[in-house]
Amino acid sequence: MTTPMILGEGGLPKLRLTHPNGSSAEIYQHGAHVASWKTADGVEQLFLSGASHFKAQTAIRGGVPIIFPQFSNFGPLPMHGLVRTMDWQLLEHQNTQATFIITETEETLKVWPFHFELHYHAALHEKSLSLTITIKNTGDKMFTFQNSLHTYFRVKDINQVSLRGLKDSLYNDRVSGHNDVQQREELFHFTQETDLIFPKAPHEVLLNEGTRNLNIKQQGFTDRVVFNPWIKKGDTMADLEKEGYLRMVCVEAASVIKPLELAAHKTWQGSQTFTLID
Ligand code: TA6
Repeated sequence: MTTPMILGEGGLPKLRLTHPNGSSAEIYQHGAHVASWKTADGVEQLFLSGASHFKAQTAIRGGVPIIFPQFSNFGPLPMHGLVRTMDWQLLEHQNTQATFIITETEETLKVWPFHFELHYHAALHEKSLSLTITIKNTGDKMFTFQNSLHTYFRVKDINQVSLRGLKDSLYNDRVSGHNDVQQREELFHFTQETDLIFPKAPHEVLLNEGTRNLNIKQQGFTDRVVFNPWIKKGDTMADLEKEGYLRMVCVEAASVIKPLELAAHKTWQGSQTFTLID
């Protein structure tokens, strides 16, 4: 049976999903990393750095990195956990959807002594892309985890971007170190390095730039992260294209503030859905 995978950047295998209306998405086996979502008008909705690496043991910069079982440096594991740099396996696929799977390995057991099975389902709809991660504890002991769909959205100019839906929400500012800061304005704008965690975040936010409105909805996740490295930090990120901060914004579904507990043989599920609003 021929593989549906095609060769992507760096010779890495990727799967292309296509919808009858012309929209498409691409998912690399490496990290089960969604690297592209083009709506029917052919417009790329996700940011992918022109300087990204595409090689083993290295995260792709942009798209939707899958973060598990640790967020950022909130623990002893590598930055953002283990699975975004591992090769997943394609479990099933159709034209508009696919499921990838990954389990623990001898390598992961050395650093994180727990057994797991992750299923990642991507589904392309008329005007939306939905991503669902299912985490199963396949071992005999409870584990706690943090996770995130660390989504990089493409924008023309970050200075023209706003997020609606965060008004009155509290956030922890990882740049200033201030916690429980209240978002007072209806619209959130980007004017500096931004690295915010919104605990118990609203389930939906609207990303606006000019006439483009993208609804970003999350389910199952408790928190949301909003990130833009801005100029100085952006310049330190070797795999972020020159002035890449201008053309990206991370709006991430996340469960990071309070690690989730998963009992033996139990399952947790979270999803993020992006919908282009006419
Ligand atoms: O989600 C925001 C964040 O934790 C930032 O602090 C920044 O480190 C970003 O993730 C990117 O992390 P990475 O390991 O992909 O460079």
